[in-house]
Amino acid sequence: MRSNRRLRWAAVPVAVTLIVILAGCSQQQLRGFLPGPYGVTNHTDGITGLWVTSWIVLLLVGIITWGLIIWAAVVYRRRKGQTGLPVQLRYNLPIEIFYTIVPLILVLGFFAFTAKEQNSIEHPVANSDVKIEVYAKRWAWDFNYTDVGPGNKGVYSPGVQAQENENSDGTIDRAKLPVLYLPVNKSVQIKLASRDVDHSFWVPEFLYKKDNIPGKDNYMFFTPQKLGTYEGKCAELCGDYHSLMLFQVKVVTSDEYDAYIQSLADKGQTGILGPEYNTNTNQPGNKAPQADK
Ligand SMILES: [Cu+2]
Repeated sequence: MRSNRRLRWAAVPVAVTLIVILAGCSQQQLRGFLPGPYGVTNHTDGITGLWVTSWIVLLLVGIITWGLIIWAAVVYRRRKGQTGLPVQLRYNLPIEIFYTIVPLILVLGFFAFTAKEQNSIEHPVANSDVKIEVYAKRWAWDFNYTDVGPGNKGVYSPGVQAQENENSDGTIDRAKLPVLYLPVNKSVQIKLASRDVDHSFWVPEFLYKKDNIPGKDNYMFFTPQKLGTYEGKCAELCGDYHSLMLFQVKVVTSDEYDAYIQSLADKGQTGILGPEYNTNTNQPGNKAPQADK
């Protein structure tokens, strides 16, 4: 009874401390320091939840483990006048079952929740509202908007590599980066392809990246939910100017998106920049012009 009451008294300061700590948390801390606000795409909140919950569980395990280590070291420390080894503890079945079962439950739990999240992210969406092809190339990006424009033959936007020391203060002129436009709250399918070597399409605030691999098309499916401009970069070391392989994603309203598609058509950028511009001449079936033999 007495120890029960003592526990209850201990619970009060613990709860108060937790409330004070959590109330003082910034949005950034509550999101486990992941980039971007909530709800950037239909996948980001699930990923954030998995990340933050995992940390809470692991920190609880850590606190219990560190607590037991310190407690054992203090309570069973060598006292004055003690010699030899203390009584050794072994074959303690309850403890052995405990430290086998608990990690097993944790690992299975992490696996199950990760697999569930991954399945929902990787699940193909049939007939996405918007279909886009992203061709990665050393060291920029070509964006094809398929099934739109005159005769639904598509429109395209070719990208140029970022230039170092472009501005007078030595920074990059971000207004000249390749830009991918996406309409807000519309489902998007992106086909990822490469013209030469492995690249990786990464928008940090989307909490997702996927590789562009020559000869293999990858797909990603998501719905952007927040208007704004998001920075993107190549996340696979691809050569000298890998660090300048930058782009931006602008999530805009449907009207702005349609106007942008129309502006590409007006500039005569109709059709798509397909695999005929691939420069990897070792790839089977590649018809790209080759250097003189
Ligand atoms: Cu790259």
